[in-house]
Parts: sequence; structure tokens; C-alpha cells
Amino acid sequence: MNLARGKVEAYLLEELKRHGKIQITLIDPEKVEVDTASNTAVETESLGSSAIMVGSSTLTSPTKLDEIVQSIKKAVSIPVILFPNNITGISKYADAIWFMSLLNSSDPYYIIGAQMLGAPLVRKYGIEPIPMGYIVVGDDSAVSVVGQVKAIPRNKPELAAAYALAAQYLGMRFVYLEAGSGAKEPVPREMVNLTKRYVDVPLIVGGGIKTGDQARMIAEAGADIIVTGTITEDPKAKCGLQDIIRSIRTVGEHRG
Ligand code: 1GP
Repeated sequence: MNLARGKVEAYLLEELKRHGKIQITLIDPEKVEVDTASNTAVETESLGSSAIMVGSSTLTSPTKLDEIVQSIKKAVSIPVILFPNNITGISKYADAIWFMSLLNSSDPYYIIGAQMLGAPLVRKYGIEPIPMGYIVVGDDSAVSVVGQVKAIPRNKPELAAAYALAAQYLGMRFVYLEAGSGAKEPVPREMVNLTKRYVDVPLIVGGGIKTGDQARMIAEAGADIIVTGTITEDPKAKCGLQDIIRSIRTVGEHRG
């Protein structure tokens, strides 16, 4: 039995060691066409993204998901990690999958049901599973509706930190604080900060990060990995992403 960390997880930890903080680009297969997806991946790789995540909150055709993952794989050398919202978010062409549980869902399907159905497929396809606890903040996003979330109020950082700590105690090796794709505001600084003080595993933060200043604030508060998606859907947003990655790297280089 091999319970060791896989190649992609080891690579992410190595990237964190090297840069202190890293950025990952999320591509939503529902919002882009195959060509756009691979062009975005190439562009963001050249700007310094450490990996590409592929996933969405609602339904993507499995055929389109496969095509997008394949085209990104052909175009870049950084890993492609699935970010599934359901069993339909699994593609055999990806390098790895965030094997995630939506911890603050009120529906057991999103906590363990989909995972039970998807696990044999992940095994069959040989996709590397990376265990992650997923926590949704605020109630105005697609993921909070689809995932039947009991949203964490933005002024209750202690609840996010407690979920994160429970995830770590359950053996999850990453924790993700999610404000929702396209959120008006990112996860509050105090929530990132308190969560980081509670857990030792790498802390991922995403949702609503559109500027270098926001990315710097989230990185300084303690995020290890920052995920951005929406900003790359705007063809004129190259400078924005450049700023975001530069800000994250600067904080990473000056970490204590
Ligand atoms: C969503 O956290 C990610 O799951 C990215 O959010 O699209 O707002 O960058 P944005």
C-alpha cells in the first residue's frame, strides 16, 4: 500500500519552499472554449502560475472537460489539477485532483457522497488525489448555492479557523478558504490570518481576488497559495495577473 505524497503534491510543496507563496490559475471549462483555455494556460504559465486548476460550480459536459484538460496538458509543463464540484468534474487526462470535501455543506453528498462515488474512478484513471478541506465563506456565490452551504459569516473568522483545524486533524493536507468565483470581496483578512494561525497545512485562498493589492493583503494575512480565475477570463487582464503574481512573490520572499 502506498500512502506517500504523489508527484504533484510534492511539486507544490517544493514550489512553496522555493517561493514562499505561490499562485494557481483556475480555468472554468464552462466559461471558455478549448483554444482560449490553452492560450490562457500558456500565458499564465509564462507569468509565473505554479499550476492550472480546472473546474466549475455548475455542470460542464464531460467531453468538453476532457478536451480542455488535454489541450492545456499539451500546451504547458506545469501540472493540471482538477477542482471538481461533482463526479462529472473528473477527467482521466489530468495530473491530479483536489480530493476535496465541502466541509460546511449541509448536504452529506458534498461532504462524502460524491467522493465515495468518484474515488474508484480516480483510482482507475491513476489520477493523483490530493486531500483538501474546502470551506465556503459568504452565501452569495454559485458554490454556496450548489453546494448547499451553511455559509460562514464574514465576521466570524473563528468558525473558518475551527473548520480548517478539523480538516487538518482529519488528515487533509491542504485547506481552502473560498469566497466564491467572482465574489465582490475576497475572504476577509482577519479570517485568513486566524485560520493560518490555527493550521500547519498549506492554506489556499481564492475568490474575488482581482488586484495586486488584494493579493498582497491575502498573502500577508497568511495564505500560502492564492487562486485566481475570473481575472484571466478578461483578455485585457494580463497586467492585473502580472501584478497579482508579483505581489504574492514579493510577500513570499520577505516571509519570516
Ligand atoms: C473560485 O477561488 C476561485 O473557486 C477563483 O475565484 O474567479 O473570483 O478569481 P475568482
